[in-house]
Amino acid sequence: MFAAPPVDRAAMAAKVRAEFLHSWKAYEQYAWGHDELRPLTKQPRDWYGQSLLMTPVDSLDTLILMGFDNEAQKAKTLIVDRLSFDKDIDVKVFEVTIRLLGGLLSGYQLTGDARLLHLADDLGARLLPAFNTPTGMPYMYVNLRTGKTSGARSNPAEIGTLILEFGTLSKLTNKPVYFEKAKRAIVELYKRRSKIDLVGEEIDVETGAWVSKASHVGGGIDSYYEYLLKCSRLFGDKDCESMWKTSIAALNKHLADEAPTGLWYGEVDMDSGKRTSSEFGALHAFLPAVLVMSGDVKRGRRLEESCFRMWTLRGIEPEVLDYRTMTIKHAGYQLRPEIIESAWYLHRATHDDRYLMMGQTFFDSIVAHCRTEAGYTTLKSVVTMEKSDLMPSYFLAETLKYLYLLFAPDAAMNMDKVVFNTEAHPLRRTW
Ligand code: DMJ
Repeated sequence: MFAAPPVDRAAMAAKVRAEFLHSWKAYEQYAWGHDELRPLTKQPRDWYGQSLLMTPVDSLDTLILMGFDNEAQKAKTLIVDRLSFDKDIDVKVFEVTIRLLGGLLSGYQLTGDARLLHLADDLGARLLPAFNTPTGMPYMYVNLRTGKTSGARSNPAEIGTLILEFGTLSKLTNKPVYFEKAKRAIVELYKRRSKIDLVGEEIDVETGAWVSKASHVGGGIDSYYEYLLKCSRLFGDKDCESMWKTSIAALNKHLADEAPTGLWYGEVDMDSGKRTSSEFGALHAFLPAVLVMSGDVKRGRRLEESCFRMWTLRGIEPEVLDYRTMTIKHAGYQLRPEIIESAWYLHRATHDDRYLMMGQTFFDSIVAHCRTEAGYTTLKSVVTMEKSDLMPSYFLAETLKYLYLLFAPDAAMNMDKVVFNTEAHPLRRTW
């Protein structure tokens, strides 16, 4: 179950690269021009009935990073020739921002091709109506052609995970409106925190009232915290820095849970701080990376050990676990990257080979259980290891990129001027 030391980094980087190519070639063969591939049935999947080229846009910077020059050129040509946002579809503002806007911006910064920036600007403009609410916090959906909005019930992640992409777009186009809208959204959300500095799970963007007061660091909230810190890093934004400091202190005080099974971050009521659940899952595993980035290597290390325990419980991590009883609550594995991302940040900060061992363990189990003839697929259950039928675009954007970066020479990515968005698109501080 555990990879045996020592880990041969060069050999592992080559293996990850080969598996990326296996996945990309399957996409090319069976789903070219569509959003995503269903690897078992070898069919394409489009999120909204028509393609927004999710996989090519999400994969472009990984193709470049891994040195697949021909494939990158072909993907870029597909994007600039075929991608149009003039579509009568209601899209999720958050997903389209982190995957498409993020991918177009990093693609532009890596290639210098102004057509990618033009596409990003067009997409950004079409998303702007989402911010037209009484509170300034965006609706969940916007129609790309008409600007019609919907989805007043939103959550911190969808409201607060826009500022890296919108802010970068402002810097690159000299149009301040993008940064201003996204900044107001994250500030308005923060303003509605409880007296003990926590946010809940669901909020009405028209009234500003909380719909769910469950406070945790999992899905629906996770990347709001990530972006508070990263916004301060990428833009030197002092408000975000101060919002991050207040928030992480509250998380460490109220959510951190010293259980017999290790350090975890559970769920509490945002007003009282009373513990409501001891659930933790694959999405929560982004937190070690963010703790490390903020300088808290000690907590980052301890939490990653807990995450690794979650992974090795069945040989691959479940979507959700009860860490007090170590029982699985949601048994699926969605090919998620977070635990690997955290291992990479920890390895960069500590140079401890343990994180290479973890990385090899992650890679070996993903290959053992998720590989198919046509790319990689999610699992219905990490207990039965029954396969589902989807290769999410973030598997190519994030999961394999972070695995590659963990094993590749450190020089492959100079982190001084780069901040990764939550979909692993490197945004460069060129301004
Ligand atoms: C990705 O789209 C992003 O990492 C997002 O922040 C969370 N969900 C997936 C990966 O798990």
